[in-house]
Amino acid sequence: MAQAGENGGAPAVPQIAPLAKYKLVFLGDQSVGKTSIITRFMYDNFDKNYQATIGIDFLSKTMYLEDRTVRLQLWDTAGQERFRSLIPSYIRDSSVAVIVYDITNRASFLNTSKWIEDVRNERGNDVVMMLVGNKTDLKERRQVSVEEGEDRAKAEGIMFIETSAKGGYNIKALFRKLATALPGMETAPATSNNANLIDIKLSAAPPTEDAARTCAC
Ligand SMILES: Nc1nc2c(ncn2[C@@H]2O[C@H](COP(=O)(O)OP(=O)(O)OP(=O)(O)O)[C@@H](O)[C@H]2O)c(=O)[nH]1
Ligand SMILES: [Mg+2]
Repeated sequence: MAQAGENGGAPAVPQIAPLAKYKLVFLGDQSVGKTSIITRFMYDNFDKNYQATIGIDFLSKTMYLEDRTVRLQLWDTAGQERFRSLIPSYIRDSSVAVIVYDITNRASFLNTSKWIEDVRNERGNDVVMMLVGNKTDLKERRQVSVEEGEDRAKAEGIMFIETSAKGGYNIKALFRKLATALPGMETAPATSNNANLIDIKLSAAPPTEDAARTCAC
């Protein structure tokens, strides 16, 4: 079971050792927008057509924060039931778990309990966890309020954010929050020759989301 923080449910400080790179696993039901969030972050693109993830996809990215550099490996899992057995080993290897639901799909929100439990079973408190309510652009179809999302996250002692991969809302903020929660390296690593690696420059608190979208790749 998740543990709330000592100060009235504030997130517990996870015990994460500083690493050269961090693995992030994206979890959540089918079609909640895991791939779309990653695609918006990596390429600033959005595809309205659904292409289910088959198995697991991998991407990597270096984030330059004001005071440090954080290398992220993003593992995009498939929400479809038939791929479930693949997922525990990716959770086991990850310092960060991003659990996504669709704010227009109440069942996907209720199922986040199961995903959170899976992460706690594999990682205990040795993990940074973030609950993400996606598709905020679909206001008229909302089935889960912001407060419900916040309350769930608080009860579980994890971070929370709402996003829209379609509109680009809070996508950079989501990754900035995660990266900030991780111990970083003091100096930037040399540019990698990995074709998958894209470098971006993020200021700590850009005035707008558009300002945060500056790409130094
Ligand atoms: N309106 C809206 N649609 C979105 C948003 N994010 C994703 N979608 C759409 O929702 C559908 C599913 O998105 P995906 O990113 O493929 O979902 P997924 O969680 O990766 O799904 P699986 O790979 O099957 O687990 C696609 O048609 C997307 O275009 C969003 O923020 N707003
Ligand atoms: Mg996907």
